[in-house]
Amino acid sequence: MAVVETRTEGDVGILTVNRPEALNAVNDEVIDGLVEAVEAFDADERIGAMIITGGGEKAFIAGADIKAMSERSYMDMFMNSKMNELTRLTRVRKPIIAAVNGFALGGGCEIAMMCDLVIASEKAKFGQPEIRLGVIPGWGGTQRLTRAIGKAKAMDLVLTGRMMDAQEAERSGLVSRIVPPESLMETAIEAAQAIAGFGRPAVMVAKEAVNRAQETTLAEGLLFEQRLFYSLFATEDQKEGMAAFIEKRQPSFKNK
Ligand code: CO8
Repeated sequence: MAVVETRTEGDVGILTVNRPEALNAVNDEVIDGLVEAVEAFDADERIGAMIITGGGEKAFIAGADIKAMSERSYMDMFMNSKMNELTRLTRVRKPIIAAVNGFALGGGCEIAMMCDLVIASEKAKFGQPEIRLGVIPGWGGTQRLTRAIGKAKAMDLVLTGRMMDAQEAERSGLVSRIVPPESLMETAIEAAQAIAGFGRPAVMVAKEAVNRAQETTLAEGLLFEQRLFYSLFATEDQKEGMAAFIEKRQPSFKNK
């Protein structure tokens, strides 16, 4: 059985990290599986949005595989480009939803933050416990978490290694919605299908514009947004979306 299983629900691509015996810890095989599948869905015209979730009952992803890392030297880590490859997840253009069903720790929390939307089950737990292992986060935990929830909370989590539950994660701005465990996938699929039903050009530039807010000044970001807004008037989907509103009917987007 593949460590990253893929399936589709209409125009939504679903990836399940499937190493429940290791709480879905990320080894090189998982990195290959995730990156390949996400890039394949990104390139697939039939797919409009993706979901990443964890297999089994307990975990989304409990971090990088500690057993695979424990004996590595500095040079192994420095020369091991495989671990760096994971950041390719942030370069795809279609939205990715993290459906967090349990532990999202260390690299697992960081993968959730590489996604565009985080929907959590009431049982989800988030944290950056690397300090307990004598290291620090390495896939963006100190940077994305600080931007997502602010310095006070990020420092607390990174320095104490404590976990936060779904409620605290939502209050802090890491999670966009919390749902009962049994409705997690249904909710994530519904959200992904809603996104996939909109015009792809608008969806893709919307993702780009929101992400730009993390990278740039307000003035530059506002200009970037305005230029993208104008650019959508070159699409057929804009004409269709506005005509459908005026004619009081559902739009039929052509992704053009
Ligand atoms: N790596 C490897 N195996 C793991 C991991 C992991 N991260 N997490 C859990 N497992 C394994 C356990 O070893 C155990 O295996 P076994 O049955 O063979 O002993 C199995 O999964 C079940 O786990 P537990 O028995 O520990 O389950 P509990 O319910 O008692 O505890 C916890 C669950 C609290 C989630 C606990 O497993 C835990 O603390 N796990 C480790 C969490 C952690 O520290 N994560 C951070 C890892 S470091 C990291 O992610 C850095 C990423 C940055 C890389 C940057 C590269 C550039």
